[in-house]
Amino acid sequence: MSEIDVYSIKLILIGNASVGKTSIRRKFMGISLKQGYTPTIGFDISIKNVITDNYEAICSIYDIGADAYFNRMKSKYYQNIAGIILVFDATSELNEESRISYWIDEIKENHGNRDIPFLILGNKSDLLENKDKFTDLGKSMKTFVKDQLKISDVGFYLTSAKTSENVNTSFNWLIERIISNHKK
Ligand SMILES: Nc1nc2c(ncn2[C@@H]2O[C@H](COP(=O)(O)OP(=O)(O)OP(=O)(O)O)[C@@H](O)[C@H]2O)c(=O)[nH]1
Ligand SMILES: [Mg+2]
Repeated sequence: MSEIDVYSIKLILIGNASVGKTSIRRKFMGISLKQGYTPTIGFDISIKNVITDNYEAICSIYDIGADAYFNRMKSKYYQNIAGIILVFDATSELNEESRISYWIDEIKENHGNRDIPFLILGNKSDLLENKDKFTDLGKSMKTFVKDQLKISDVGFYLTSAKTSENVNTSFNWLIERIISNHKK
């Protein structure tokens, strides 16, 4: 059997309260959406091995609660991250910048402008009646992140922690980008 490369990568999940960060993390771990809302206090971690024909990625997923009480811990959460996942609630009516600009400022403050792959997830897609507007909205959010943070690899997906739509696909996109950048 030929050897494959093994990588250990830290991912951070951020975004406003109740957008579904914990539900997405749990879904990626194969756990169904649970009824009711339990806010994350501080942070939770899951570890998942993603094995492909070419590599094994040991992913530590830091799921950061939105409660501002823990803001002083933020720079620790951001240490040594290989990728950022910013989640917003796709059913809310705010425009793209107000949805994510708070988090762009937080990243600038705690992580600077380091160029690492960045994933934007518009979650709760199962509740959307019309997904058409997200084609343009996704493009403008990606451009906003690229411009603001000087990041080259930005992905955008609509996800649902309820139906699983794009949960594995989007995480796999992020992991692939991290590993292929590492190999360059
Ligand atoms: N319909 C639907 N509900 C969802 C989805 N994802 C999360 N929810 C619900 O939204 C609520 C909040 O989800 P959480 O995953 O706890 O949100 P969070 O972003 O981790 O919130 P904090 O920990 O407070 O920062 C819960 O009631 C979930 O069941 C989704 O994709 N579809
Ligand atoms: Mg949570």
